[in-house]
Amino acid sequence: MKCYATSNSPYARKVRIAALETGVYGKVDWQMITREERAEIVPDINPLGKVPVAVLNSGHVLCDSPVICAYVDSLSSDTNLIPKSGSERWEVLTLEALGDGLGEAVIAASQEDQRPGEKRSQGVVDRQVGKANATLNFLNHAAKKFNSPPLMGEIAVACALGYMEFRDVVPGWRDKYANLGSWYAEVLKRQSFIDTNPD
Ligand SMILES: N[C@@H](CCC(=O)N[C@@H](CS)C(=O)NCC(=O)O)C(=O)O
Repeated sequence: MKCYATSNSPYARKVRIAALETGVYGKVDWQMITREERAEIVPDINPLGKVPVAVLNSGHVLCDSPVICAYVDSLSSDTNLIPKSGSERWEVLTLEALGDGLGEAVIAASQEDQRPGEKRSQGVVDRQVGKANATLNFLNHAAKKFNSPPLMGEIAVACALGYMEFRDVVPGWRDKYANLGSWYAEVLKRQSFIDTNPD
């Protein structure tokens, strides 16, 4: 399997961490590309032009990080990040979706914020930062029951937080959402997070 990723994408980071945590990192041919290479290469593989995208040895293409992470998880027979059945499965996948959604809100806020003066909309920034804060508030309560070691849901949340902090979208969030902040400080000590820290 080949997997295309950029070093700063929180979604590609999810896949890399899932592969490290399940011990299958070495089974993947990682194609770490620049944003310029992404624009050139990726639209021919994924019509959405987005990373991560994976090409299986059979030639089949997997798009979207939840799909690729589920595939990566299926490659491991011992350590799994997504429970196979029961309410735990849906809880993990819902937390993953919330983490991914937090990532979408912070990417949208940060992209809008970087638009030149006359094109930038404060309303759009506020709306997206509002979604981020509502999700942080929810996660701050949920963090008391987070799985340790992290499963796919916690990994998605931590990757979104990493990008949010990297772009400084919600300054001071670690103090405002202290449970989540202290959980995040611990999860960052894992080797899989250290190895995939954004540049
Ligand atoms: N829902 C997708 C989102 C992927 C995504 O937004 N990737 C960004 C990088 S973080 C991208 O490749 N953007 C390029 C573009 O939109 O043209 C996933 O979970 O994989």
